[in-house]
Amino acid sequence: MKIIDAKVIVCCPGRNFVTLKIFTDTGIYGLGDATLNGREKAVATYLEAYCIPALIGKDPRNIEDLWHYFYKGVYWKRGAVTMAAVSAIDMALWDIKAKSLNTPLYNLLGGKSRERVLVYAHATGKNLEQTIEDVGKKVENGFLAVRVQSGVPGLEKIYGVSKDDKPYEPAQKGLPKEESWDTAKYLNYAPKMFMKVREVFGDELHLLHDVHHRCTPIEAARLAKELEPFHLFWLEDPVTAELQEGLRRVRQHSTTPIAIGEVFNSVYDYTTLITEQLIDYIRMPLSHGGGITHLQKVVAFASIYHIQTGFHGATDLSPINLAASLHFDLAINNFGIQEYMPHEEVVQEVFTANYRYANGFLHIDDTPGIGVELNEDKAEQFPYQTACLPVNRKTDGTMFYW
Ligand code: CS2
Ligand code: MG
Repeated sequence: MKIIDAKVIVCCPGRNFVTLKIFTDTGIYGLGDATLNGREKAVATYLEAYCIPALIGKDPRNIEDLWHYFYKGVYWKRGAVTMAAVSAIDMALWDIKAKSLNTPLYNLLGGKSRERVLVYAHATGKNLEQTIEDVGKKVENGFLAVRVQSGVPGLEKIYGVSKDDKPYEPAQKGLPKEESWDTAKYLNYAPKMFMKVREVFGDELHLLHDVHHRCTPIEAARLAKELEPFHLFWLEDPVTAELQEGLRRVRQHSTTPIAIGEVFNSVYDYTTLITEQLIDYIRMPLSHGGGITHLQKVVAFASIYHIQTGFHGATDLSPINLAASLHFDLAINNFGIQEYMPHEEVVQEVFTANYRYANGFLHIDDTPGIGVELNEDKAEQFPYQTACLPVNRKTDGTMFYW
């Protein structure tokens, strides 16, 4: 089997997506998600200029060797753009292999360890009342796990809260918009929010929360400690984890489970976090973390340290990534939970997905491969539109993490 061609399809059905399509001499093709929110053109160019020419003529069945060709073979290794490209190539090659063997991808990953995939929904609100109402809607829709994000009194705009009644979409057309932040206000408010959520919904509902990289280690330690009585399923990205050892401070003070890694792109971002058991869930998704080939290794490594998966699954990762994640989630033993933000209806005009939601779980069918189709004619009707993630300043004007 030989790769005879490949192309990058960039489209914007409501938001930008980047898809790599690899064609083989057997007529089978594979799809890989190369979407990197706000940096789509960078990944598309990297694939078109440096990867696709090197793919032509290669045997797509040699997935492990090709992974190392595009990782070890590259002098300037790692980074979000490079690894999004590597991830897309890997995903497409696994899609080809599973299609060529006429089997759903999970069968190549060890088969099923479960029949369905536990997911968590996003609940948000401009204030506590709206947030409680939105959690209630997710519970009515059968979700067993809900991520709770709320506006903070005194802060005008904040991460995670929709400005309208549409699902939260952080990237906005044009140049980055500025948001503001005040850690003290947030730290005073978050425990009060969870006290109210537990009061209204009881102890059974799994609650998750995303700090989105905004505390220092000692601030994160305070927050994790103060949230202990509310038994969160996880506290996500409490600190920016470039300083992996910063999580030691959090671990010293709290038993609240920690999830990190949606901005990571290789095992090397995790080595201290895993070996010192500073985290409980791996967030690094297939589409940014080196694809199936690399995440198999990272997740196996993590399993030795009792760490589970909790893959990123926001709407800025395409249905191809979500479907591939579900195959992976079905197969591994140390599965934890899967993020599930349903894509807008318009996305389904371009991507035909093979998964469905029911009563708190996602189910995937036995379509061979990853199981998602991309309608190229439809994709052309939604041309790329420049959109950037916001930037964030503290209320005193200091540039901060978004
Ligand atoms: C968030 C993401 O889903 C999450 O946990 O952190 O929505 C993140 O803000 C976006 O993926 C950024 O593009
Ligand atoms: Mg997050």
